[in-house]
Amino acid sequence: MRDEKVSVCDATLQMVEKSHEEGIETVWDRYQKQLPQCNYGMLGICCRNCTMGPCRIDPFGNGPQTGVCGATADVIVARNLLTQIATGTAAHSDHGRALAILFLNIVNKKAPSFYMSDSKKVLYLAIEMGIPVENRSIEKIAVTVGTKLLEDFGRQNAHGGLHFFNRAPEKRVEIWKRLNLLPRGIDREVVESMHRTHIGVDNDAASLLFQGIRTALADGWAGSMIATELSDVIYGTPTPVKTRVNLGVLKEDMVNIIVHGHELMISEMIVQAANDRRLLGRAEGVGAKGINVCGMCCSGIEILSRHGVPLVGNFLQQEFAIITGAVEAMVVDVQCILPSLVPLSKCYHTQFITTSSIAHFTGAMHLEFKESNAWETASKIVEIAVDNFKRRKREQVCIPQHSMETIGGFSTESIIGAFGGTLTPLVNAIECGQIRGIAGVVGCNNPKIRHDHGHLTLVRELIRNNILVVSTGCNAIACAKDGLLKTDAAEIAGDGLKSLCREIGIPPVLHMGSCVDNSRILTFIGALAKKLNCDISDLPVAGGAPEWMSQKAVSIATYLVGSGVSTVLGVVPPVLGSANVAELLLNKIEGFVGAKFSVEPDPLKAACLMIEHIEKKRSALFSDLKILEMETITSRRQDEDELLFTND
Ligand code: SF4
Ligand code: MSK
Repeated sequence: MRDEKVSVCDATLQMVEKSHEEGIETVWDRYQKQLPQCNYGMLGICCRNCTMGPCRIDPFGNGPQTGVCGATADVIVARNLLTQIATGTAAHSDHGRALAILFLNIVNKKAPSFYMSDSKKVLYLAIEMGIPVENRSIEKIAVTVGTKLLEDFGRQNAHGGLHFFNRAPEKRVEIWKRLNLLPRGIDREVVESMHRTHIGVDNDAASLLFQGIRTALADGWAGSMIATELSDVIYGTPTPVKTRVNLGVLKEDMVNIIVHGHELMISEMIVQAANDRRLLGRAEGVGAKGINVCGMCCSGIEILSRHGVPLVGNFLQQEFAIITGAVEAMVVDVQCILPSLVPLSKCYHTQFITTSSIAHFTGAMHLEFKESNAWETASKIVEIAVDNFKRRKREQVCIPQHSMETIGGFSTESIIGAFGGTLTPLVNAIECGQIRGIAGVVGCNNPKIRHDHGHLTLVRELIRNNILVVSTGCNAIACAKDGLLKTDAAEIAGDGLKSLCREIGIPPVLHMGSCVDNSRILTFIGALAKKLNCDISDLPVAGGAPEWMSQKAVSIATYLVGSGVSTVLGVVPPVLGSANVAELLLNKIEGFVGAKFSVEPDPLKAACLMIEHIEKKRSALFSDLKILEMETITSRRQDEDELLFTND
């Protein structure tokens, strides 16, 4: 049975059907089994911080209104939210730390399989960070850059500040200073957040939430930004590159290896190993026509952006890649990897291999990846995959014939480059009304939302209304599968955006990278605000996360709002159990940071909110402005829409 309700992606629907035929349970089946989900959890009013609990608050006022310790709904909700933000910040920032350590090992010649791909960027970073460059070798400059960025993790006070906060305009930094929101050190904010959520420490919802903003800012403007910048230095700064996306990139006659997770170290090395003559010969020996390395989620995006490696799909497609029966090895690192992949891979011939010292999966093969054994481990993994080709059960193989050409690799540098090396044409386009502004649409998939429907409906509506979209993570993958990342997609954009895209030769949706690369969006809007001599909250920009699910997404949305970008969430966060917390996040916070959260599960209405916000900001920013009418969107529903390019 084809369950059209779960996804708008044909390749996924075909695999859902196959999973039903083969009696395989997937994320949607498990979601159904969880229904109805716990209301206390959904409202955020349960607490198990100590063993006097677990406690829960009665949302109707008939039962307990405090936990055993006396914590109110306000405190419990705010504390739970802060824990999510701290976890998300920790995940992104630990990724950044790993890159800072690798970078120092490279420049100190302790990581022989790695090298610096973009030494120009090291120089730019050094100048930006105030590091002397005259008469110094690039190696010496690189050691200082790496050391100073690594210090940002352990910094203890705001004095001196985290290095990349100077990318924000002065007006924004003033707001952060006034509200005591400037993070001290990345680790310090995460640790302090965990301390504050311990029983009997911070028992004021506003205080907890402001610490949440400070922690999230340490993620966006520091941990994630360090990850992005050093990834560029080590592996190369992305430039526009063409490839293909969706399950159809798997090849029936080749050894298929999927790299999944978020870090590049292993995926980069596997891409190299798959081109090794010896291993290609071995593949030929088992009857394969070659070795096909493909990506999944953000590890996939990283190698797509730098090498044009094809990408299999986004978060909710990971199980379906294995269900094709054509994957010899699924190699994972960290974050967003479903534990279900281990038993699932045993139903097929897929070898599931974990590689990170911090991410073990019971029942998986573990080949730990270290800088010192990078090449050997990658070669070993490719060898295992090649040998596994013989075990493929031909009768189980079914690869959906759906894949789409796409363009990725829009770093901040390449976007500014596309505009001729200056933001002036973009500013002019906004001022004269050729486009209204810019939307950052990001985030995951969530089985609570029809797969990719939220992403595509929202993004299509924005571009129809002449809003340039910048995208990352699973949203970018959804857009790629739909053809929205091709230059021809400008055809469905509003006339102004269409003409701008044609002039510059860009798609209406720009793929800026992985989850940590949301920091590229911050860098971009920081530069735009400086150009216009205004605060970020004055810009005609908005954020959207229509299908978000992870703690990292909570942190991302919080640092966007904390940076002055109002953001619309498509999935209700677990905060509605406290009217005060909800009121603060949805309204009052704007009075402090100039931006707020909105929650709107209907992606068309979410688009409406973002468009209105952007137009309001645009008209306030420029005088003598031609006010643009909004395309009527309420009369049109996504179900009436044809998918732009179902396959090509
Ligand atoms: Fe209950 Fe308070 Fe302990 Fe939470 S911290 S479990 S509300 S007693
Ligand atoms: S992978 S955090 S599901 S975007 Fe970065 Fe996708 Fe969300 Fe993971």
